[in-house]
Parts: sequence; C-alpha cells; structure tokens
Amino acid sequence: MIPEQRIHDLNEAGLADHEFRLRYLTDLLSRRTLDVQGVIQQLVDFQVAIPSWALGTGGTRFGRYPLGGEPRCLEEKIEDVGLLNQLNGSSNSISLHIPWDIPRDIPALQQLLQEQKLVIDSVNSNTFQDQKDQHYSYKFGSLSHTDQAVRQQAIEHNLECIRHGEALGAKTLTVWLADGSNFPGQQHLRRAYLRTADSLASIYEGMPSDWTMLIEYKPYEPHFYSMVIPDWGTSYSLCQQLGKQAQVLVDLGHHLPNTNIEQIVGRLLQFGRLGGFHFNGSMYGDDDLTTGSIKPYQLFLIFNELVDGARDQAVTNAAVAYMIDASHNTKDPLEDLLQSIQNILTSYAKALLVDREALQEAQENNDVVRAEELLRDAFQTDVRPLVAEAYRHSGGVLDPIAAYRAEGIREKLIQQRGKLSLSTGL
Ligand code: LRH
Ligand code: MN
Ligand code: MN
Repeated sequence: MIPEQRIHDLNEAGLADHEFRLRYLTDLLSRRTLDVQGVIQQLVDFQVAIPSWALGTGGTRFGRYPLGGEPRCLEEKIEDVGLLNQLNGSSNSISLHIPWDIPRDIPALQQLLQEQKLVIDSVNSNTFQDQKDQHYSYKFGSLSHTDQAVRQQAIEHNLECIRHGEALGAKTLTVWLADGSNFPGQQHLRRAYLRTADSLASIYEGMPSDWTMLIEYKPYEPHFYSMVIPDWGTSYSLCQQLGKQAQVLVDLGHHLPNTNIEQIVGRLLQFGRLGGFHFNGSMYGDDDLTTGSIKPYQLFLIFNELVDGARDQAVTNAAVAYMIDASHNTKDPLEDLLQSIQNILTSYAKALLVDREALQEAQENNDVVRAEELLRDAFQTDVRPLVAEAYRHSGGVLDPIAAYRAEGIREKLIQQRGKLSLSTGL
C-alpha cells in the first residue's frame, strides 16, 4: 500500500493544471444546466471487478513472456487489486477462477480482504480445461456432454465453486462453457442444448437464494463449427427457463465483427436479463485487449444504453455486475488495468453528459442529424478532468499510471516476488 502522505504528494505536482481544466469544464457544462458534481459522484460510485487472471501475463497459446513480480497466489492477487483500487478507487472487488484460485485459509483471506478494502465479486467455474486429478475429460464437452457421469462431474464442480464463493461472501457464479463441436454432424445441436439446460438447472437448484448465475455466451473458440451457447439469444432462453436468479453476461469480445452490441445491451435491459459485463477490447474476436483501445465510440454507445436504461422507470433490470476480462502479454497487466478503467470511466462520463431530453425530441421528430450530433457532442467532450476528480474524491491519485511508474511499483514487485514469478491462469 502507498502511504497517504505519498498519495497527497503525488497529486500535488499536477494539481494546479487539474484544477484549471476542471474549472473550465465545470463552467462549460454548468451553462448547459448539467449537474457536474452529480456526474463526478456517479463516477466515484462506479466499480469494476478485476479478475484474478488479468493480473499476470498470459492470454496466448503461443509464447508467454513473464514480466516478473506477478502474483504467485491468491493473497498476492488480492494485494495487487488492493493497490489498483488505492490508485483509482474504482475496483473494489476481485473475481476468482476455480481451481486457479482455491481459497485455503478463509479467516486469513477475509482479514486480508478487509485490510485491502475489497470484496469478492464472483466465482468463475472452469470446465474448459482438464484438471490434474479429474476423473473424466471435458474433451467432448462438460455440461452438455453425452455421458451423464461427465455432466455430473461438471455440475459438482460448479456447486463446489459456489461453496468456495460462499465462504468468502461472493454472491455470483459465472458460467462460461467451452462446449461445442468442430465438425458438422459431430454433435446433435438440439440435444446438446437440452442437456446443457438440464445441467444448469441442477446447478441453479443448488445455488443459495441470494445468488445470481451469470451465463456467458461466445460465438466461436475453442470450437469452430458450433458452440452450445453461441449468442445472447441462447443465454437468454436458458435464463428464462432457469428463473429470476439467472442473467445474461455480455463479454465485449464474444461477438462476430460489427455486431451491434449496444442494441443487445438495450434488449437485455428491456427484458430485465442483463446481469453482467466483461469489458475488453476487440479487433477480430476474443482478443481480450485493453477496453476502449480499438472502438471507443462503441464503448460510449454501450454506456449510452446503460445510462438511458438506468434513467427509464420502465426498465426494472437488477444491478449489473461489471468486470474486466483481459489478458496481456506485451503490456504490464497492472498498467493495462489502470488504462482499461480509465477508458471505462471516460465512456461512462461521456454517456452521462448526453442531453437525453433533446435526444428524445430529435428521435421523435426523426431529426437524424441532430440526434447523431447530440451523441457526438458528448463523445467528443474531453471528460478526463471529471475522471481524475473522481479518483481524487475516492482517495486516489489524479494520474494512476504516472503514479504507478513514479512509485516504481513493478520494480518493487519484482524485488519481492522474483523475476520469473508466474501466476496461474489463462
Ligand atoms: C474465454 C474466456 C471467457 C471467460 C474467461 C474465463 O473466452 O475469455 O471470456 O470469461 O475465459
Ligand atoms: Mn469473459
Ligand atoms: Mn473470452
């Protein structure tokens, strides 16, 4: 942890510039009767969970180039998230992957979480890899497998994930299935779906009444002919069958190129089934790049739907769980997470600036250009002072990446954990 005095000193250097820019923007936005303090408070309140697997290098089936200083155990992963949260006040939770992060000493972990002011967000099950002592292989599927014994093993793994999560106060189980087929004819498409629905129902029954099951979809990879849950329609239909505690999870990288993701978000909000987000950036597919690095306008349009839905009394969607799902081999993963959060908050801030009354009027009058310009006006506003101010309000620093570098954090982590430390994960 960085001492409070040091945080203060780090902010001192950029404070005059920051205040100048913030004052200008506040004046400008206030002329449009925008509640700037309200916007800053909404940025302060916005929290994005960090997945344990994003803290180390990885995310490729080719070479993996260790950076050094990467967390070697769950405790060190929690410490890394605590540090990120100290810098920007925007990531107060961590998402676990079982069995990469089996919690062992529960009281000690609880204490550490408390010290770091963090909570456990969700537990993610893993039936996409065979584990060492596993009886049956998932080569031909897990929850959709033709063999009841394999399905049962996968069901039990999910129930075990829930038990691990319960011990640490989590309330969400995320299920992503790698199940699918590589060749036409390999799998009976309808039967694979029915078996999956059945297996999910067994997990759902074993879930505590205050838990949520998030069902993630993905169109391809690791299978290239069919995936059992390829799209939001399939996730949605499974949720409908399961009950109120099941919700759809949208991972930004799990769409075919040019899919209108913001429209999917709007639909799910309308149906009250948007449960969670996995933020990342994508050029081709499931690239897991930095959020907002490739299509910032799309990210803004997604937030535009979220903000619009939140303001509409007719939308009764429960709170959405936000998480980053990224993996890095060329960047320092901690710097990437700081960048990702910066891009997420920037897009959110811009969406909060949209003049919704004027937009609705333009839409009702079919004034296409005016409607588009209203969105572009918000998108092109430089909101960085608002985001920096939100960091400062939460006790963080104005410029998290600069502070991370000035503090020599990576160098210190390498000293503590070694040059070759490798975390478990993707
Ligand atoms: C695979 C994946 C998926 C899950 C994560 C654990 O595509 O990236 O998005 O959420 O692994
Ligand atoms: Mn994901
Ligand atoms: Mn993915």
